[in-house]
Amino acid sequence: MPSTDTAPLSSSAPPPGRTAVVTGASSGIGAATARRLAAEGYHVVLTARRKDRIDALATELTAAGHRATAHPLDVTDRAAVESFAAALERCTVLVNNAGGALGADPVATGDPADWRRMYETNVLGTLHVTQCLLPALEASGDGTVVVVSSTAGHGTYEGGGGYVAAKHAEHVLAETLRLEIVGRPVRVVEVAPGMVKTEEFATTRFRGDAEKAARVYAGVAEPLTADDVADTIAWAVTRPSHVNIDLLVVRPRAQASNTKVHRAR
Ligand code: 8X3
Repeated sequence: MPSTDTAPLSSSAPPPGRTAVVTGASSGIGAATARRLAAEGYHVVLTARRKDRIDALATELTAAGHRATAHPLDVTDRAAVESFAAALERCTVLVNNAGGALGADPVATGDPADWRRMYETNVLGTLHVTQCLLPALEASGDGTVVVVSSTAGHGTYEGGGGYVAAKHAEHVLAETLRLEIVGRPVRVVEVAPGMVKTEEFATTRFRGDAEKAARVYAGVAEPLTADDVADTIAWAVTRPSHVNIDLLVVRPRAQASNTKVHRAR
């Protein structure tokens, strides 16, 4: 049974055949969004590199009476994304969630390899999947592209470096796409989360250094959870078709800006 946090928002289930593709669905915001959209009645297609994780989530959702399929995918692999799109029967919603941060070094000393990797996963990954699924989204007659960016796409901070640059690019991708496809039946929604405590985001950023990862959330009473962001995404997606939520910036109450966070001493 869905928890209170994942209770459906829409008064009626989407018509049969509504499919939501979620990238980066193996953990964190992606997994929470897949659970939430499944509860909303979508057939969810879970994609991520880690097959075991998405297989387990698909099994869990199917056992709960939802419709879910797992499809291993590396969004940076253009050919793989093309094959995935060709095999997909339909797509009504695409949630571009795959991505993440690598390092928190100053611009002066940041590793260009980290910058390149972050551009590839966050920006080109979103570009590949969006380009390849756009025909199906349009053919659905009522498509929605969600770009899960970040507050790092709307302001910088010291040590943000390559992540901030990549997230600004993702924001621009969403804004530009919305301009270019106006008049066609596809909405473009950007959700920009601030501090979200998930099991992997900070640990990946600091390459497994649990102490550094813990410092990100130190003293913050209630960082956002993956479910909080999934709730926001589901709300935007389930608005009536003519309502396009361009951008939602979502932070915990304790975070007033990228650099102003209340921490208990
Ligand atoms: C995550 C938010 O503050 O770590 O996208 O850049 S932050």
